[in-house]
Amino acid sequence: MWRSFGLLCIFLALLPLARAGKVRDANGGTNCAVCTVLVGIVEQLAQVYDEGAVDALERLCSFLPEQLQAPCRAGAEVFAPYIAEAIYNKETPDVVCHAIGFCKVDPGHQACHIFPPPKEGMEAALRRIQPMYQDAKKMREGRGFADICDIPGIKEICDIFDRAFSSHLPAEDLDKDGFSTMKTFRGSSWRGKDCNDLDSRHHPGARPVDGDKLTDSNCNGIFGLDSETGLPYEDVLCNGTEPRGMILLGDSIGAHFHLPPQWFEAKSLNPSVFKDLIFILENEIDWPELSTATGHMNNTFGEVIKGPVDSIYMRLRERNRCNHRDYQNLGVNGGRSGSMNSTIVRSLVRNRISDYPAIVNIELVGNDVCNGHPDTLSHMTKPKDFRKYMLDTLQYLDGVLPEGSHVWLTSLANGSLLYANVHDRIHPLGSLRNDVTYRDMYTFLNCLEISPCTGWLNANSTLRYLTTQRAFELNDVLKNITATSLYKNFKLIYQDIPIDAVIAKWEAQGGHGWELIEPVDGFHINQLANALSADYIWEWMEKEHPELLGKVNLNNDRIKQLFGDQGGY
Ligand SMILES: *[C@@H]1O[C@H](CO)[C@@H](O)[C@H](O)[C@H]1NC(C)=O
Ligand SMILES: *[C@@H]1O[C@H](CO)[C@@H](O)[C@H](O)[C@H]1NC(C)=O
Ligand SMILES: *[C@@H]1O[C@H](CO)[C@@H](O)[C@H](O)[C@H]1NC(C)=O
Ligand SMILES: *[C@@H]1O[C@H](CO)[C@@H](O)[C@H](O)[C@H]1NC(C)=O
Ligand SMILES: *[C@@H]1O[C@H](CO)[C@@H](O)[C@H](O)[C@H]1NC(C)=O
Ligand SMILES: *[C@@H]1O[C@H](CO)[C@@H](O)[C@H](O)[C@H]1NC(C)=O
Ligand SMILES: [Ca+2]
Ligand SMILES: [Ca+2]
Ligand SMILES: [Ca+2]
Repeated sequence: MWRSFGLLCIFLALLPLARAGKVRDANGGTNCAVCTVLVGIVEQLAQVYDEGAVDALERLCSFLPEQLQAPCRAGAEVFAPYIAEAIYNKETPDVVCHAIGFCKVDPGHQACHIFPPPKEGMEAALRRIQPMYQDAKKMREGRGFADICDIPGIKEICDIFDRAFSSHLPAEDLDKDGFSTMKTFRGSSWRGKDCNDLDSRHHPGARPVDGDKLTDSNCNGIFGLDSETGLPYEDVLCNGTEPRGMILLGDSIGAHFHLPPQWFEAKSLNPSVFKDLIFILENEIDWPELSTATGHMNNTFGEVIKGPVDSIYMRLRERNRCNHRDYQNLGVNGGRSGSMNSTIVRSLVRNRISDYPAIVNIELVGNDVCNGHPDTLSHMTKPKDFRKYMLDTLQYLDGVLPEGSHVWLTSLANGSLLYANVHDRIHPLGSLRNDVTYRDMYTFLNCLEISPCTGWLNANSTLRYLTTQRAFELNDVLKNITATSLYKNFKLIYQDIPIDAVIAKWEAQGGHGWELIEPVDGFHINQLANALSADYIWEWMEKEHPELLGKVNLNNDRIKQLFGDQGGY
C-alpha cells in the first residue's frame, strides 16, 4: 500500500529515493536496511552451503541475470573482506552493518536490529567492533561509497529504478497516445498494447475509425468487412453492445506489488528465481498484468509468484470481446490523495469524444494514513485536505471521461488486520532459523524510521487503532462526496474495500487470513487475494450496480471464431 512500499523498500525500492535524499530516516535508514538484508542473506547462504562469506557472496552474484553479475562481483569484492571477517567472528548481520558503517546510532536513538541481538547486547557488540568500523569507514570514504546506491551491482539496480520511476507514462511511445508496444516501463503490462504506434488515433479504447474497415484502430483485433452483409465487422459485432474500458487509479495494492519471497530465503535462492529480475524491476515490482483490476494473462512466472489470476478487465472482456485490450492500470506505489490529484489521475488517457466510456476505480487504501514518521499521527492526511484532493481529482475526471462512464471509490482499509494476521509468524528472512517474525521486521523499520506505515505496522495497539480511526474518517469523506456530488460524464459510486469480506469468506472455508497477505512486506494482499477480490467485486457489481458492466455481447462466439485470440496482448 503505501508510502515506501513494504520491505521491498528495504531491499530495493527505497534505494533511488534514498539517493535522492527525499526520504527522512534515522540510524542509517535505507542504507542500513539494505545492508542488513543482504548481509543476512549472505550469512545464511554460507551456512546452507557450508562455505565462507566470500564464496557465498560470489554464489549470490552468480545467481543474478548475466548483465548484473560483473557489477555485483565488483561491489562484493570491496566489502567481502570485512563481511567475511565479521561473519567468521560470528557477528550478527546487524552488527556487521554497523561495523561497515551503513547502520548508525543517531544521537538520542537506540541501535536497530532485525535479527536477534548478540548475547552481550547491541551496545557492547558495537563498542567491540569500533576498530573495524574505523577501518571500513576509511575504505568507504576512499572509494566514495557514502550511499549504498554507489556500490557496483547495487548501482545498476538503482539506475533501473530511477528510469522506471521517472513518470507514469510509457517510456516508449512513438505516437504519444499513452500506449506502447513494449511491456515494461508503463507499457502493455499496464495499458493495452498499441496496435499502431505511428498513429495516435489508433489505440485501445478508441471508437473505431471509419468502422475499422481496413485496419484495426482500437486494437481489439476486430476489423474488415463482413462478406455476407458488406458491413464492417465492428458494426456487425460491436455496435450497440456498450463497449467500455477498465481503468484503475490507485496505489501499490491496485498495481499489485509483490516481492518474491525466494529472494529472501537462502535455501530458495537459485538462478531461476532471478530469471525475471530485470522485468520485475522495470515494472516497479508491481504485477498489474496479474492484478484484480487489469490482470490479463495466465500466470507464467513460475515459482516467484503463485496463485490464480482473475480480474475485472478479464471478466469485462469475457462479457463483451469488443473490450479486448481496453485496460489501464494507473496504480503507483505510494499513491495517496495528494499525488492522485497532482499526477496519477493526470496520466489517464481517454478522449471524451473519440473513445468509449470507461469504468474507473479509484483505490487509495492506506497511504493517506501511512508514513514512516515517528510522530505518524500528525503526518496523516487531514479529512479536509483529503476532501479537496478527491474533489479536484473527480473534477479532472469529469473533463476527460466520455459520457456514460462510471467511477467507483474504494474505501481505505482497516489496516489493523495486517498486524492481527501476521505479527507472530516467521518472516522469509528468518525462515532458516525461525528467528525473525513480522513484528521484528516492523519494529526494525520503525527504528530506522522508514516503515511504509508506522501506524499499522506497529506493536502498539493503541496506535494501530487510532490509525484505523483516521482511515474511517477519510472514508466518511468519500461517502459524503458520493452522496453530495453530481458529475456530467460519470456516475459516482462508493464501495467498502472488499479485503475484510474476502478474508472472512476465506476463513469460513477453512483458510487462514495470513494466507492472503504478501509474505515479504507483510503489507499487501497476495496473488490469491487479488483473484478472490476480483470475484468479490464482480459479484458486487452484478448485484448492486449492473449498469457498470454493459451488455453481454451475443456475438462473442462469432468474434472468437473469426478473430481467434484477437491479436493477443
Ligand atoms: C454502428 O454505429 C455507427 C455509429 O453510431 C453507425 O454509423 C452505423 O450505421 C452502425 N451500424 C450498424 C450495423 O448498426
Ligand atoms: C491461458 O491458458 C488457457 C489454457 O491453456 C488458454 O486457453 C488461454 O488462451 C490463456 N490465456 C491467455 C491470456 O494467454
Ligand atoms: C490538484 O492538482 C491541480 C493540478 O496540479 C492543482 O492545480 C490543484 O491545486 C490541486 N488541488 C489541491 C487541493 O491541491
Ligand atoms: C479492524 O481490524 C481489527 C483486526 O482485525 C479488528 O479487531 C477490528 O474489529 C476491525 N475494526 C473494524 C471497525 O472493523
Ligand atoms: C502507543 O501509542 C499511543 C498513541 O500514539 C501513545 O500515546 C502511547 O504512549 C503508546 N504506547 C506505548 C507503550 O508506547
Ligand atoms: C457532507 O459534508 C458537508 C461539509 O463537510 C456537510 O455540510 C454535509 O452535511 C455532509 N452531507 C452528508 C450527506 O453527509
Ligand atoms: Ca503509442
Ligand atoms: Ca497508437
Ligand atoms: Ca477494431
